[in-house]
Amino acid sequence: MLRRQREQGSTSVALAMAIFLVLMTVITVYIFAAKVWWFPLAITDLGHEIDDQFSRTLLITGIVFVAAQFGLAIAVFRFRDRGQKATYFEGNNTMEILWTLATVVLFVGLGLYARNAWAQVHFIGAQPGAIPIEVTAQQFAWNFRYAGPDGKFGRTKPELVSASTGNPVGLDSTDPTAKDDIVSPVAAVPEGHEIELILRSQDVTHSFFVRELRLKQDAVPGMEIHIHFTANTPGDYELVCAELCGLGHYRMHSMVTVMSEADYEKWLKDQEAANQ
Ligand SMILES: [Cu+2]
Repeated sequence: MLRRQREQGSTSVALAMAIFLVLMTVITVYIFAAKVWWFPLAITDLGHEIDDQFSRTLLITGIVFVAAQFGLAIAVFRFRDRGQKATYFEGNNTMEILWTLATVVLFVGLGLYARNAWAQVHFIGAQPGAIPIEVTAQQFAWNFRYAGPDGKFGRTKPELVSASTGNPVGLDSTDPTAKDDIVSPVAAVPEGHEIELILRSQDVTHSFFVRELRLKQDAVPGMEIHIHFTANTPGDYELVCAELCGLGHYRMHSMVTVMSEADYEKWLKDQEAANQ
């Protein structure tokens, strides 16, 4: 009786496994294709380029994923246990070389395709005329410094840093160019105007991340890291720290508000007035 069962094999198990694989694949593809969970809309041209690159990558890897899962389902069913003897073979060199080459070509090809988008952020600086904003990260807050009417960032000193006396970036009041600097816990930027961010950290490594800008950049103590963007859709966008930087990491967030040129000018004036 036992022997008989062995000979009949396990069609139902193999079939159930194959159906499960196909179902899982179809559901996964649906979740991505229907964009059930998706990014918030990008608000920069670069953001759209990055999204296009993401979609291209997802399409190619998606095709490979579906082919691999369906192939697995077919193999599971076709080569199911029919009570036959198992065989052993060493593998197939041609196949090994083919799929390694295909992976390399896809990987390098996608990288080359995206090099422009990457270079725009990482190798090319902001254009002259971009508005510089210094971003200072600390456990667990963000501060933004604007150069003020004189267009110059004044001197700062680490020993003057004191959030409780309202000097979170350590402005040196003996420097005349520091007097008109504006420091704000939130950032305002005009739409359609290039912004140059100068990222700094006072303590540990943090990471500047605004989803809608599709920008994520570490702020590293001892370094000034420049990134730039041009936002084209007014609104409030959350800035979060994307580097686990300590116990208060979860509440280290701020806001980047994109506004019209006129609103931005007014905001700056209000900040200057509050500074007096
Ligand atoms: Cu942080």
